[in-house]
Amino acid sequence: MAIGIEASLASVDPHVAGLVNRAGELQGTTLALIPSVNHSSSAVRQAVGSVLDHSYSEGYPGKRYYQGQEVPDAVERLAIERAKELFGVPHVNVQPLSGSPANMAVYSGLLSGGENRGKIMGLDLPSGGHLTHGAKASLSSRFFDAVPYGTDPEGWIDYDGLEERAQAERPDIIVAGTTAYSRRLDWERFREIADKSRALLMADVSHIAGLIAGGAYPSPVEYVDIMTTTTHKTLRGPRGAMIMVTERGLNKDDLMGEKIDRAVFPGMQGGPHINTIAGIAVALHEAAQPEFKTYAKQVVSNAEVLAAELRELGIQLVTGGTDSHLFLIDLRNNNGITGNTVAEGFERAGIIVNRNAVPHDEAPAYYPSGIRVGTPAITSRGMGEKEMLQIADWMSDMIHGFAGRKDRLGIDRKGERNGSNRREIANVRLVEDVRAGVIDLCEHFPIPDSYIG
Ligand code: DSN
Repeated sequence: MAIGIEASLASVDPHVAGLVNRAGELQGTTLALIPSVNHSSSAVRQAVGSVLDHSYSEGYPGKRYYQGQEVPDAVERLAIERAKELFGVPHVNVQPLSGSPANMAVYSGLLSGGENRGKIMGLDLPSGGHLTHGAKASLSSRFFDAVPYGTDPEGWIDYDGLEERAQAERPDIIVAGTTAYSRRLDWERFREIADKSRALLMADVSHIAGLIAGGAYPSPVEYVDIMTTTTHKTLRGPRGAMIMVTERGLNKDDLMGEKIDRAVFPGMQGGPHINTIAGIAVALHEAAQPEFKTYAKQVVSNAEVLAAELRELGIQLVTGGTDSHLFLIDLRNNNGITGNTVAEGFERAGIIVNRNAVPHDEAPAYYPSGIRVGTPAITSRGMGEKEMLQIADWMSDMIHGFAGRKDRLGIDRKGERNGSNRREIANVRLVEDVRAGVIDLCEHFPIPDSYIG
């Protein structure tokens, strides 16, 4: 008999069922403003939670080391074809388990490693780069030589500095990619710099893949050799990743795709998660619909409105604003209040953000001077300009309120450790008022089950 009868999670494991229900309740009654978070459709989640989880499929479609591959081959081929079509690339690998292994697979596939390690050049972490773009704490700088580029004091990428450094350092791969940078990347300029220093150019579009697919952010495909992305951010799929090789990349090295595939399997990973790949295929189908274009444009317009209103209300933003899905609030002129305190205060009010370093931040990474704010998830709920203005009011009131009580808020590490930050924030009346407003707003904008039709 086919598997089809579902034993309820609640009866098998009430503990885990309770945690899942609590997560649903919290997500439903709070605003997810972490830019890398989104609400996938139930169709995506059904694919991920399906019997495809029982597959073992080491290898690639048509050449597996296991039998029983009729469905896994079809699922993986479908995801690959949909990604090729959506992004306009000739080669796609959908197996990386997430963004970090995807980036590491590109480096290990194309650079020699070992003694002659090869060199990567990426945006440094405090300027908005990712760990795997060569940060000190990441294996990307331990297995390979890594040199960073950065931003000017206002937070804009310093392309002249990048060019100069690239000429001097001669990296093998320049990574054009960000996790906390609000402005459009100048793909053409990156290409010129890569050509002058004879480097390959890799775009890590994890944050903006959905915006690119929806036409709300310029695509780097014509300029870069390789493009990596996660699938769960603006693309609104399950947690996973893809590596794409462009025509340009294949023209330079027709084995580039094969080298990267070998680095993913058997280099970095064993069996791919076919259930996740099915979820990616669903997300790619959703992203190819006309509704997704409207969504992507609204994400950017919501971020622009939220940022502009905050600025109007006296909140300082890195680069002064945004033209993507996210921006950074710079708290350095708010009476010494720090990102951790503001993030915790917001959480009590039901506004979920993450603490974040701002460019040239002298504060420690865990007590940084900024917070990062993004609109992909609240836009998925259907919120628009009116709601952005309301959220900006709440955020600004709380930041000014916390800063005004700075002396009693224990904003230092001691306050963080002994809990005095949290206790003081809990006593701010305004936080309770905002919490009530957030619950009301969430009731009017429930998390959708589906985005098509
Ligand atoms: N998950 C990424 C983000 O939050 O931007 C970092 O790895």
